Amino acid sequence: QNGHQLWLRDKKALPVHVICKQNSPTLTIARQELHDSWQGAPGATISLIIKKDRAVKVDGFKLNENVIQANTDKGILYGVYELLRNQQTGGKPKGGVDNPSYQFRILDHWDNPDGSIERGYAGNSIFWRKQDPFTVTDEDKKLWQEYARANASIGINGSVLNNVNASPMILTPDYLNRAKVIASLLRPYGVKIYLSVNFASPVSLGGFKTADPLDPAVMAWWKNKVKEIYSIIPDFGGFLVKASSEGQPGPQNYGRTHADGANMLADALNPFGGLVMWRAFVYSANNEDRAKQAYDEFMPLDGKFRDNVIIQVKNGPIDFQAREPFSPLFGAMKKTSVMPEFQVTQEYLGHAVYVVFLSTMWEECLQSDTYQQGKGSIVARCTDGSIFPQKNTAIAGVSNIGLDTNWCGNHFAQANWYAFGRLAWNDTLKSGQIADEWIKLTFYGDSSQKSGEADYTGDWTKNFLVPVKQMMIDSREAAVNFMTPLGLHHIMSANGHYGPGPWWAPKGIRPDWTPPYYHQASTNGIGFDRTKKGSDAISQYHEPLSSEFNNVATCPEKFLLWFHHLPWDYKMKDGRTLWDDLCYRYDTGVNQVREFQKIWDKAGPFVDSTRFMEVQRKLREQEINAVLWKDACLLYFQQFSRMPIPYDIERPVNNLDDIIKNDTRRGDGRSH
Ligand code: BDP
Repeated sequence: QNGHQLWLRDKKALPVHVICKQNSPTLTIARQELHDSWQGAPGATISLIIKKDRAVKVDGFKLNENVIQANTDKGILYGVYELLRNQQTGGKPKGGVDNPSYQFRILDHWDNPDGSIERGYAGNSIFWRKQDPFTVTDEDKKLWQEYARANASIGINGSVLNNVNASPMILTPDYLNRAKVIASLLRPYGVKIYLSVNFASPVSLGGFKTADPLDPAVMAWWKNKVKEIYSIIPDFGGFLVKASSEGQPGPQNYGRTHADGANMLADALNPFGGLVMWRAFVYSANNEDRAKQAYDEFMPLDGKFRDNVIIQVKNGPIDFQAREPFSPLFGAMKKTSVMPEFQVTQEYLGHAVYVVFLSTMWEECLQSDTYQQGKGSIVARCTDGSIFPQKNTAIAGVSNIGLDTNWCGNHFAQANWYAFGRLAWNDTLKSGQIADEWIKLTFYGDSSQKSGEADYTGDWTKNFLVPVKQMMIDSREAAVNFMTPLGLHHIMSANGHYGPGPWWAPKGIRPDWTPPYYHQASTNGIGFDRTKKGSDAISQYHEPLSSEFNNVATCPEKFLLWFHHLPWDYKMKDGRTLWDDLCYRYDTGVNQVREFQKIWDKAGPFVDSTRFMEVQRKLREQEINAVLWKDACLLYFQQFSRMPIPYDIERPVNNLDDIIKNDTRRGDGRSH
């Protein structure tokens, strides 16, 4: 096994009769999937029926015994995958109606037209390449089809094909024509394509002097461009836009607001049913706490956006850190469609090296109570249409997919792609169930396995499934522990974002790009004061959260140093000093990784040797990096705390000055 088949490994199928009166390319796939993978009663008959049913929403389905019913052929396909997944994982189909939580379940690829991938750790782009960029080979087509199938199997129905730091080139005919071929392969699997656009495209492509969204000539340019795109790709999904953010052009360059910019594009797309996903990832080099800026910028615009605009908000207020409180924009923007953006690629979570199952992090965000419409206004319900009547509901994940044989660079990173799709389909799913399914689909049995129902009662479950699932469930907390416990954040090594770098602060660089801005360590203590006495970021949260975060006694310890600056001898709930507690947490994180190694080393008999050894190597490298994080952070912060590292903790094995000297090892951040 090389991992290329993901969670869709070949099965020896049993015979099945499929009855389906309608026909379409999607239904042909649905039928074929049943024939290729059926593990139910041999010779069973299964009916696929397209029939309007009010209880079934968009591409949902109704699954009962041997009948899958849906409003659309895509719904049928999703029903087929659900049925097969149940057969293979020994899950009992819940039966009845199964509707997706979000209407648009999208992967954002940060792929550049030259084939490189921003924050990609699994090789180059599957869509674009530098050499011979516009020839479409049979291998390209095969890969795009496999990609589409994997997405469909977990309910993903959209792909943004290029980086949010968008090259204007993407809107030129050659790229659009390649996108057309990609779209044609994704279409039967129900996956629409979208593009990220550069706001200044009218300048760089159209030769205009301005990209002012209120300039009639600029509006006309976009209208024409959109028309051209739809003439090439009739079911094109729309635009994703990063504007007036991290140096990207945007409406603010012309004295206009985010609403002016988004609405102008929305008006161009509207006649064709296209969407604008407008990102709220904005912060500038001013004196305001970076964590507050997106809210400050977007809240005054609530209600000012066209209804085919969705504001795309990262899970936390800063930037995909190992742990952040949820972004205060969720639930706060009540008159605007808002969608969560998660990062599947592990930019701040160990690239393709660490085993980190991100599902628990996303679950934590989705389940966070915003209190915006009373108790129970969790992020999931604020964004999936349960609470606010949003016209469009959507969720995005920044893809971790590249040309590597196993797609994601690390076999366990596939679980994050899988989990994103599953949560986008059903935002109430628990990470334990998702991990359970994924492990069974990905590792159970091998080619010698008899067909028929899997048997999950024996050794495999006890000695493999149970411990490996535990490892996955604990993995994110372990990473938080050895990198940024107690609410610390953004103290990673510069640029590469792999490994520790709490000291990094060259002269002249924007303070909010440096770790000391975030940890604020001094002999007085550590942590970012976001209480009323500090930046007052807590006020962006609805009561009772705002008071709960403001008060050090009620602030959850996992967010302690996110919201508070505290002295080193501050007494924690367990009676330890803050300094000691910090030390123990770093140490716990390291030990957790060592436990993962033991779990995996014992998994040998249950996994093919290739995947076994590849994961084993990753865990070894992760352990080395975890120790480095612990040593670096403890030795660095010790300069301020001036307190000993508790003596029952394993001593540092790296010297701080050596770590700092070697900090550039992964400096490019794209090499791994
Ligand atoms: C940051 C990444 C940067 C992205 C940016 C974004 O470091 O490469 O361009 O997010 O989301 O996390 O736009």
